[in-house]
Amino acid sequence: LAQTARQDGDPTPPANARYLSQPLTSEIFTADPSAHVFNGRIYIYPSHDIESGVPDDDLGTQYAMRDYRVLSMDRIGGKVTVHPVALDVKDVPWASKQMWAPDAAYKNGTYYLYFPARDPQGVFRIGVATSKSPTGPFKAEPEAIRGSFSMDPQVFTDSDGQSYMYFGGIWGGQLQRWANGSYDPNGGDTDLKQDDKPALSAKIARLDGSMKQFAETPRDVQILDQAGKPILGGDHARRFFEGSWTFKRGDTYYFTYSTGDTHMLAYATGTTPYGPFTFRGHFMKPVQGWTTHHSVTQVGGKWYLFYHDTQRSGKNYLRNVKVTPLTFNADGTIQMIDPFVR
Ligand code: FUB
Repeated sequence: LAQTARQDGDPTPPANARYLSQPLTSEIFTADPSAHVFNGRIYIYPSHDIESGVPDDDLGTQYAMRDYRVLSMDRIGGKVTVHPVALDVKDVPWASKQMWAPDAAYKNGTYYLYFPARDPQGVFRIGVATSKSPTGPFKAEPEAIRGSFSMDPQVFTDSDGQSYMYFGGIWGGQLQRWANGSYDPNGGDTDLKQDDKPALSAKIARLDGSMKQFAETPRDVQILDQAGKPILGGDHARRFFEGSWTFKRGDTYYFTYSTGDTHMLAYATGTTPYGPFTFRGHFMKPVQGWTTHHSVTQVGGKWYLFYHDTQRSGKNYLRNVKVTPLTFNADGTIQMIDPFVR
């Protein structure tokens, strides 16, 4: 880093910084990075991609991950440590397969790992596991979180200490099968197929004090256009697909997400964790590979985007996580990141 850090006070690392937009590790394949700073160290909670031999389909059956490994580093650009298995599907009593995108949180001496997996009936649920160490091993609760469904959990803790889980995803994430409040196995493999109706929404639920259960019935995370109208199901460039990640900057809540089949990262802003959120734009163009899923985290006072692509393998299901700076304009909008411009 000494060779690449700027001395002029510019918070943006130089364009030739070797760690920027490069795979953070070549030891294992990783995706969906949820990054946190705990006790001054950076911890990344990714999916752990494996070669499963399962053919690709629109439900993401090829993403047949079985466990989680945590990555950590003492600073952006520092040496990345790949920690041992933090949680294995065989140790989760309610889960059968597909350990997809996780997140983590810390409260009162305990680290919480939140993760989606399919139950024995093939329905995605969200579980929680705990540890005294940020890298695990984590012990799973015997049952999934009551009232949880779909995937891609993110736990956001507001400045007042209250934590909320954002979750959900369409297509393989099954949100379209919950459109009427309970699981409908005939609810389709993609979306509602009602392009002129409001799109399916991510969900939000406040967590109770135990951090292990919802304190309320999940609500819709509404995304509105500039005219205050809901984004429609047919608007694939702007509608929510998966990968919720909310952060707060000043008094503004940024709800960020993946547009899935149009392969972009998008954001919308609001004044409460519940929204509604007004669509503001995209902030990352399509990367190599089908999926895009990220986190936005402040490290040492600077904002970073953690994301993945398929640079190392060229295969959609063998991904590698990366990090790059995230830059805000004076009006709070986010500058577009082009993954192919270094
Ligand atoms: O990694 C499996 C799934 O692919 C994630 O849950 C989605 O967000 C997508 O990245």
